[in-house]
Amino acid sequence: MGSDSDWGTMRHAAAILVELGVGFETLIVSAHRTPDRLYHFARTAKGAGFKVVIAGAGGAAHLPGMTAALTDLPVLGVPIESKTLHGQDSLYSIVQMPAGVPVGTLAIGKAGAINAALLAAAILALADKAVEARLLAWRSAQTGAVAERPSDGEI
Ligand code: RP5
Repeated sequence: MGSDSDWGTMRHAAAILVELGVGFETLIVSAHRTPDRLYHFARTAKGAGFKVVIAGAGGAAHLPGMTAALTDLPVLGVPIESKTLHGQDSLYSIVQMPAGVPVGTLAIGKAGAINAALLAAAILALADKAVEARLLAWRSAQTGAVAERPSDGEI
């Protein structure tokens, strides 16, 4: 994530990864405040064994795009809900990549963070039967938790 202030959103991605037993690292890598850290992380991530990068950023959210420019790992971008424009600036900044350097962009905020983790797990599941089984169980539990009728039947 681009800042410690993004953790309130990105912790939801981390929680899903914990639930699914997917190993991960949580790092603050700011594209504009710590560009050397960004460069080093993105250039060494694949060699270090990372398989997918989830990059959450807000404001001028060039972190996911810059990361995608520096690694051929799949990069999933989570637009953080900014104060001034409610994350629409983050969304546009992340989603509107020129053709050639893709960033898989999720929804703004908590939903995007959760879905980024689920999507990362689905990518890993293609080559990891144990992750696949846990992901299928998670989805099945989610389906099972949906009531057939509203709890308050009052009209
Ligand atoms: C981006 O700027 C971060 O991703 C964060 O969402 C936003 C604001 O950062 P702080 O000023 O709170 O550190 O780099």
